[in-house]
Amino acid sequence: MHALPNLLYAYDALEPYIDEQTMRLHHLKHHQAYIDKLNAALEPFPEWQNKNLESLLRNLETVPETIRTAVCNHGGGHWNHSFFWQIMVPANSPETKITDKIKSALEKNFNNFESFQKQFKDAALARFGSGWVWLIKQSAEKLAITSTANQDVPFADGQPILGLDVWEHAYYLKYQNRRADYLDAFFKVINWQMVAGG
Ligand code: MN3
Repeated sequence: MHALPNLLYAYDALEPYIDEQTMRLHHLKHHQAYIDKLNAALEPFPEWQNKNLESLLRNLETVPETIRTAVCNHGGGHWNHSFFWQIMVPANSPETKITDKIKSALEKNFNNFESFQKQFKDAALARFGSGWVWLIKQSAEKLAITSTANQDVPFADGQPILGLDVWEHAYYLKYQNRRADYLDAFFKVINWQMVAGG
C-alpha cells in the first residue's frame, strides 16, 4: 500500500515563504487524502498494489479501466506532491544556491535566469484553476516549461526536474488571491541541488 513520505524538513522550516499551517494541512491532509483514495481504488486489485507508482502513471492505459481515473487523479496527486516536497528546502540552506550546471542550462534554453523565472511565473499565472507548472528536461541540452491541469503528471513532455503546485490549497491561507506573491516566495525555497540532479 502507498504511504505518506516524511518531509525532509520541519513543517515550519520554509517560513516565512511557505507557512507552517499550510505545510501541515498540505502534507498531512491533502497529500494523505490522495494516498488514501489511491489505496482505496487499488484495494480490489491486489496485483496492482505493489507496482511502482511512476510506471503506473506512465502506462495508465494498462490500468484496469474502472480505476484508471482514480489512479490518474489520486496517484498523480501522490506522485506530484512527493516530488514537490523534495524540490523545496529551507531558504537559508546551501542547496538554495543555484549550481553552475543548472544555471548554464537555463541560460542556454531561456537566455538568462530572469527570463526563465519570468516564463515560469507567467505559466503559473496562466494556469486557470488548479494544476502544476513544471521545468522539464527533454534531452541533455533541452529544457522546457510546461503546465498540467488538476493532478495530471508531466511525463508526456519529458522528465520533470522542478514542479510547483498552484492549487489554491498550496497558498491560500497565507497569500489568498495573490498567486504572484506565492510564486516569488517559492523561488526562495527551491532546492537547486535537487533540480540539478534531476
Ligand atoms: Mn497540493
